[in-house]
Amino acid sequence: MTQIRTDWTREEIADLFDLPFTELLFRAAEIHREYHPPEQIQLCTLLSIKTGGCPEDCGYCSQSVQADSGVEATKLMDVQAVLQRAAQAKDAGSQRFCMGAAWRNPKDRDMPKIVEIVKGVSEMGLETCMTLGMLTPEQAEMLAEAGLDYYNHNIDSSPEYYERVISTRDFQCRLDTLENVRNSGINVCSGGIVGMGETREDRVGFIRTLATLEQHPESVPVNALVPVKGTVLGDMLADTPMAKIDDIEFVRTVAVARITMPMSMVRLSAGRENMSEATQALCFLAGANSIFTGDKLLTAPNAGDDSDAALFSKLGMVPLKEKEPLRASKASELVQ
Ligand code: SAM
Ligand code: DTB
Ligand code: SF4
Repeated sequence: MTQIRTDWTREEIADLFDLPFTELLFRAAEIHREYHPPEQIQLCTLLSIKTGGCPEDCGYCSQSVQADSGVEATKLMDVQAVLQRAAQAKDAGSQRFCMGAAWRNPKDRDMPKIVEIVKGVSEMGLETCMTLGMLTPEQAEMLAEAGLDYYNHNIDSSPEYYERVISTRDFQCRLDTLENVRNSGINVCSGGIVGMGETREDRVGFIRTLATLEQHPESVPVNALVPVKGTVLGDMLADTPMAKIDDIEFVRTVAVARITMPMSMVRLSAGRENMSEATQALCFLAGANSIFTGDKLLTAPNAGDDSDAALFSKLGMVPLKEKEPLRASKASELVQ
């Protein structure tokens, strides 16, 4: 079996990006099938449990107070309302329920409700994932005790490009939260966004940061920027359409993520509704094996169940069969 490595150099990753496309895809597909059934795709559903009004200034995000995106700020949803949405997601065939809050970090007074939500969704037999911003070690412990399966916290880009996109926190803060999550025993979900005007070198730095973590994230979401009017990056892209990420370069990024992090679930995340079926199919060939289903992400539209069902049928792909989350301890046993 291809060895799991956490000592990737920039040069090695840059060399992978530089491979002829056919060679890169062949290598990624080979590694993909060593670790995952290539016809199976994990289905995840997203719900924004607290929308908008976020004090952070992430240049891509419709939920920042700095954005003039028309997204209205809401309070944290009631437990029962969240459970109802989780039940609908389960009925629609989803395996993981991912809940996001537009917070810099959760306040301690929010935690009891969050814990209740985690317990309730887990009891339905769904895998749980939360993304609530930065966590202290104590908050991570509370979520672990509640039975949270995954915590999503994206590094978004290379360390160098990060500060061009966000000024209200630094890259190290992201790594600190990831460490707190890892230490608590919750599985880690961390990835980023491609197409924010970053260079190939930044994409190398982005993948290298993830692939050299002491233990790879169990889930790696690769988002294509959803350009939202009224955000810094959405407006920039509207003014300079040439800056839009090239489809082939996006697929290359997915392939390099797959090759460098063979065991991880690589999620083709935001941006699918602007992607052709052919590009999505290339992403699956390149090793993406997870998607968000449903017609909404957090605030932006998503491809939707009908178009996904049609695509799956054309490609002969089926939902992931295994429902057991790969616990961090089990993953580390496999690392050589
Ligand atoms: N507030 C928390 C945080 O930032 O950690 C959690 C929610 S935040 C919306 C989750 C992730 O969604 C971000 O880290 C970013 O990678 C992704 N995201 C947000 N807006 C996006 C957009 N317009 N296009 C693509 N990805 C986006
Ligand atoms: C991730 O990497 N992508 C999801 C999830 N983690 C939380 C969020 C995508 C958000 C897309 C823009 C929106 O819906 O506002
Ligand atoms: Fe806030 Fe998260 Fe959006 Fe940044 S990405 S503005 S932290 S909700």
